[in-house]
Amino acid sequence: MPNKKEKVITRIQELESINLAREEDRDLVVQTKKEVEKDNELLALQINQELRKNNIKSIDVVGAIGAGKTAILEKIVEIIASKYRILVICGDITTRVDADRIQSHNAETIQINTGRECALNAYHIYQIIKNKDLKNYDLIFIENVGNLICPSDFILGTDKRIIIVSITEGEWVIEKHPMLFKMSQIAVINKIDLAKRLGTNVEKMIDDAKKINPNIEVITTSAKTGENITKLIEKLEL
Ligand SMILES: Nc1nc2c(ncn2[C@@H]2O[C@H](COP(=O)(O)OP(=O)(O)OP(=O)(O)O)[C@@H](O)[C@H]2O)c(=O)[nH]1
Ligand SMILES: [Mg+2]
Repeated sequence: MPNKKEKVITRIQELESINLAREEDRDLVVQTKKEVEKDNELLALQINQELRKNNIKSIDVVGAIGAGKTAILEKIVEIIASKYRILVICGDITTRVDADRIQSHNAETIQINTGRECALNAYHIYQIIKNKDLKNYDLIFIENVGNLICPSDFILGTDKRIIIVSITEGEWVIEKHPMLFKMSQIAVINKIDLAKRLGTNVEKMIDDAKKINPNIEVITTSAKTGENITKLIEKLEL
């Protein structure tokens, strides 16, 4: 049987997803959402302390569906696997596809299947952190579920967050999804190898990211040709 809090959360998800929150439910929705986010933040803080105590660098990768998060991680891991003991945690609603892809490049991987949830949260990560001997790792990557909205509700306790979009999502994708750009240190615009063929205005995308977050570092990459992948590794200070 779900407890009271779980029931309320399920109810909120239903209300939010079908957009039927009535005026009288709205306060409860907002209040409970705040509580869930606060609990998540506390757990994220604990995760961060635990990782730092063990000298583990940690990077959370968020981004649009199919933008190339796994492809970029495959490239990065291939280059740095001899230097670091790496754990990659992949979030997807189902399958082990991404974890298997990355594992073939000599990194240990764990796949979390979130079911109906559109983002990983600190609780997911905590379950892994507390069951692993952290002395065995120097670096943890977390590939979040492909989504440009939901992950903004849940920080995961990593040192850095990078956001990846690609030019195939259209040159408006950044201005239409500002939240995660505000919360990230590095923005990657991927699939640059297709820019000429698609005629995408990449400069506009770079400007949009900078307008949303003047402190964000923006880099264009191609996971296909490898363009700027080593530059991204440098930006990540790895
Ligand atoms: N041309 C081109 N294709 C790319 C590039 N990066 C990724 N792809 C292709 O884009 C598709 C999606 O790449 P993934 O790495 O699975 O993307 P993802 O962001 O991990 O996707 P989800 O985890 O499902 O959200 C694959 O077919 C990749 O081969 C790139 O830089 N250029
Ligand atoms: Mg992926």
